[in-house]
Amino acid sequence: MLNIVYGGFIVIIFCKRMFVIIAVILLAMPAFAYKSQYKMSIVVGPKGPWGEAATKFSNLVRVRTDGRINIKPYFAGQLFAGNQTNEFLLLREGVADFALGSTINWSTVIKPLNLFSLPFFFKNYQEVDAVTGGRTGKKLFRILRRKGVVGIGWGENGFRALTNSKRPIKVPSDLKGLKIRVVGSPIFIDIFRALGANPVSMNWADAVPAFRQKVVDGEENPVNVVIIPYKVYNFQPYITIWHYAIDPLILGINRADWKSFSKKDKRILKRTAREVMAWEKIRARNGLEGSTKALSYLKSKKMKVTVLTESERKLFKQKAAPVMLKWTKIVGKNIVRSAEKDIAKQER
Ligand code: X2X
Repeated sequence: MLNIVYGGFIVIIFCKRMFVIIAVILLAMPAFAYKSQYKMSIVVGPKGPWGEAATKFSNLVRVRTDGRINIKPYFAGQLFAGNQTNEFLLLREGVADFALGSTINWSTVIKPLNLFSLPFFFKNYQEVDAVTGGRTGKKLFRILRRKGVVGIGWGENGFRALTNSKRPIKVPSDLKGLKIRVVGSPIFIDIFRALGANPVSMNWADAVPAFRQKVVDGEENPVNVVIIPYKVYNFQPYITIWHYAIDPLILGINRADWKSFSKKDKRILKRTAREVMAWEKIRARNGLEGSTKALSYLKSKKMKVTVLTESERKLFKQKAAPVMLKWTKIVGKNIVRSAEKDIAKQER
């Protein structure tokens, strides 16, 4: 069903003998064809900062557009029947109109997004913000737009921590032979193989049952957005904080949908995305940045927490160096250089 929103019209009535001709001339202002409902894809469930941000965004947009843009969130990958790395294609094709998506899941289609998965490239949140909020972030949004998706905000899944059920991981040899669930994105297979582990790719929907049944020994995910809401500590009591990869989220809209919105509604969408993504990022980082509150929470859940020092982190980084080399080419040297420049600018 379509709702036609007209900019305005003039009715001209001509009387000629017995005939009355009514002409309705639409003004130059365009007519916007809005759908009665827009579908939004989210890989995870409604709990935790990622899912809550999707709900908050939909609700605010509905109110602020007086119901013109009515977004329904589809959680836990309902729109792509389990295959999370298809999300970008489905968004581009219009199966989903909106997505609050992970750069990892989209990186199988948009290779430059593998920038965020380059092993041990980003050290802290300041560096991530410098890149997403800098020239590189704009470049990446231009690439997305050319591929049919308009990005209107950066959010965050977070730095990915490593959990497992076997032992503390402090040096690369501790990973030897461990079966680690990773997302179905090839860079993760390369990283964990280089580190001596045995990676298996699996959709998130299948991963949680696999943890319960101990089909895998470990996995890697952000603390606040995934490990805590999904209670991963119930299955895997060892966690290593090593900032080996970051997973920003992007609030994206199918390009044809975006074009159909009025200027006023585009402004509302952008403003709301900025606000909600800032809100979401605070929650994704809460107790992890400048504090250890989130780690104390994990300890209260009987997790054994290992935080790598910079020199311990370097040992892993060295082992993963061939992956860095291979994937810098796939990401695009220009994008990697651009990110390095944004980071250097922020450090000055
Ligand atoms: O599948 C994962 O590990 C998750 C939930 O973090 C992503 O969607 C990338």
